[in-house]
Amino acid sequence: MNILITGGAGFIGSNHVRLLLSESGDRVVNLDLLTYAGNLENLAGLEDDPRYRFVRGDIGDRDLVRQILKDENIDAIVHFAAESHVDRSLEGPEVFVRTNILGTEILLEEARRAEVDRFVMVSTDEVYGSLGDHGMFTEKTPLAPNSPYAASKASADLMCRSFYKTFGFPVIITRCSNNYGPFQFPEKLIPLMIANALEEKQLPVYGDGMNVRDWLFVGDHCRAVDLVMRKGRPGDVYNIGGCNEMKNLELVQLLVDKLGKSRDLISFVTDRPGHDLRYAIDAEKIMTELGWAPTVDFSSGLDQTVSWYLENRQWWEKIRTGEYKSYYDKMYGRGGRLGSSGKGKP
Ligand code: NAD
Ligand code: TDX
Repeated sequence: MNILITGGAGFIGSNHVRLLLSESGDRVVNLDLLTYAGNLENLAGLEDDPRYRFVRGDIGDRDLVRQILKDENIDAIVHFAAESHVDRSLEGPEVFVRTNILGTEILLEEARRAEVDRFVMVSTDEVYGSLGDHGMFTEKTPLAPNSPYAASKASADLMCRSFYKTFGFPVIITRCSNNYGPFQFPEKLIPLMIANALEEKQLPVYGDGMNVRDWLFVGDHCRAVDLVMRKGRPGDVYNIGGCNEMKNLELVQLLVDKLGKSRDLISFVTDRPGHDLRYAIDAEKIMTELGWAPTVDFSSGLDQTVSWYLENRQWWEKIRTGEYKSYYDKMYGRGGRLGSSGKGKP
């Protein structure tokens, strides 16, 4: 099979490209714009693989997308490319609309025109909004996105739905909870806390740290997406989750303890506006219908992740001293939106 991966130089996409090349006989074309989040170092070692081709470009570039679909005779698209960070969507939503909504719509149109057999839209649990203390998101939960990021992903999901309902185009949507693991950009909670702790920097916990996320090891997400691509039912939505809820503060404390650092590094900062309280995924459907189950428990997944960031220090140090540093200083520095709230230590 010839598979087009979009966003394959990012965190989950690069893990997915590696999975496909190591465990399937498929050919993989990776279309990625290499934004701040895209990094070819995530794909180091694959350059000479004859089953792999990298194309630098924008999913919103219609001519390029059309050319790739034709030249490579693409059978399936797995669509990861997106602006993915909630905090950035609060600072500048426009690029989220451009990439996540318009980019997806262009991909859909060109894929339909080229009669691609399968289109997997990699979406997120954030489209469902926020839960209170009880309950879980199922595939039937109404969409109620709260951040511009979540709204842009929900819009893309609806565009996918419309292509199935109106044209019978074989789109399948996956909605996953928070991922963690190797190659995650250090703006996201887990790698940010690991890197800051290793550098003895403040660990900025938003609000009171009581927000809950449901964590899944990235490799388990990739296996689920691959299964959906091969065996999922067109037009359907599949939730993917780790059954692994944790409060942010508890998670940060756990990381600090694993790294042998002081909990005094933890500092409460101004909360994220519109901060969703709790996400929890009911993954019953993909488990019973497609036989998927997570294989990595949270404790060993976190150990693997911490080890990876310890062993690959140059990977994140290079990012943190580059262009990303100005974002960090702007957001978390004195006067920044996430500058210390002065609420003190836990
Ligand atoms: P990421 O930010 O690490 O990677 C995104 C990739 O997309 C980057 O390589 C970037 O260069 C590329 N990209 C951005 N704009 C592009 C464009 N216009 N054209 C081509 N490429 C472009 O993101 P991630 O965390 O790996 O997330 C991947 C996907 O999974 C996203 O769609 C995200 O919404 C979804 N998702 C992520 C999580 C999570 O916890 N990280 C959970 C559920 C769903
Ligand atoms: O410095 C921080 N301090 C903090 O307390 C950061 C970066 C985050 N947080 C909190 C906010 C969230 O409650 O930690 C939690 C996780 O935050 P993020 O890593 O930014 O992830 P989240 O907002 O939950 O979104 C992630 O999961 C769903 C991904 O970034 C999305 O792409 C995905 O769709």
